[in-house]
Amino acid sequence: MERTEFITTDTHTGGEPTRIVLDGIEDGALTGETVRDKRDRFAATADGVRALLMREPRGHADMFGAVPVPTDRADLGVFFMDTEGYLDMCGHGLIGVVTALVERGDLPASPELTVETPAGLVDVTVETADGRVRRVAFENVDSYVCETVTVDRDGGPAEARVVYAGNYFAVVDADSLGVTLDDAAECIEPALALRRAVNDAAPTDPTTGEPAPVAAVELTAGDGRSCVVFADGSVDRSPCGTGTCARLTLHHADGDLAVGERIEVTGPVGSTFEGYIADTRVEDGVTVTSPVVSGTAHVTGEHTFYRDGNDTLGSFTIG
Ligand code: PYC
Repeated sequence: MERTEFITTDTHTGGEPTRIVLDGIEDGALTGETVRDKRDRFAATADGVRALLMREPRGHADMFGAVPVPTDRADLGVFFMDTEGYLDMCGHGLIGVVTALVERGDLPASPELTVETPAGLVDVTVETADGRVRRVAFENVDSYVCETVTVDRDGGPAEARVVYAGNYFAVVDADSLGVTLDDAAECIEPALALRRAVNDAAPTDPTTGEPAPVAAVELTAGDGRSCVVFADGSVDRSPCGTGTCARLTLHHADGDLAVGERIEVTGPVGSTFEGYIADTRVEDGVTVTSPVVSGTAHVTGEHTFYRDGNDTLGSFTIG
């Protein structure tokens, strides 16, 4: 039976993994005009590659991945995947991909790059020293508050603020779910229950009038800590790049953060991202922000994975 090889380079951004697929995907699975089209083609024809590389026995329940693809619109195209499916945008993943590809020499060590993601174009600033990437900042796609959904729970109602920041987030005060952020594992079930309840309420996107299905829940604490739960209960070990953009956008909407004012957000393993709102504008009555977030990633290894035609086990996750 035939054996297929997949080459990856792996990074962590503030503790959160990104498995970056460099080779092994058939060209026919990555056709399309935009990065979103290429992602959709991959999802329709090669989703088993995502499962193979994200889930056990090669990955794990909290694995995350990225696939760099060519594009005429930017210096780099990339789409993002997890154990369950795909996200349109990912901050920690973008920081990881840019770090790995610049350090490999696959991307120019230029201080300014543009990256096309399924959510749109993202401007990236790269800080290097001694041939290494020290810090990556990205200016996210347009971000805005969608609506507030009040969820009834046994412990009392919880207010979830739905925000678009490349992905739809439900941002909620951890206290209102009866959890502290001291133990990330404790956040998973309440976050998934909240996501189900918010999505049952069918929030809408104020810029399109279309559904705004929440992909991730961000639990926040007043001291700047946050914990983001996504996919089937994956916990982002980093402060979450797009989640930090959602938080910045909310703080700005609430009058608690001026344009240019910087905040630091701390994730479940103590790593931090810094962020600020670079600009805002009002479009059809909706305040749209341009959030900028920066952080640091490190390459953890390079891998050659095999798909052995005799191996019938398939992929799975436990936990
Ligand atoms: O960093 O944007 C992010 C992210 C989303 C899900 C996991 N990480």
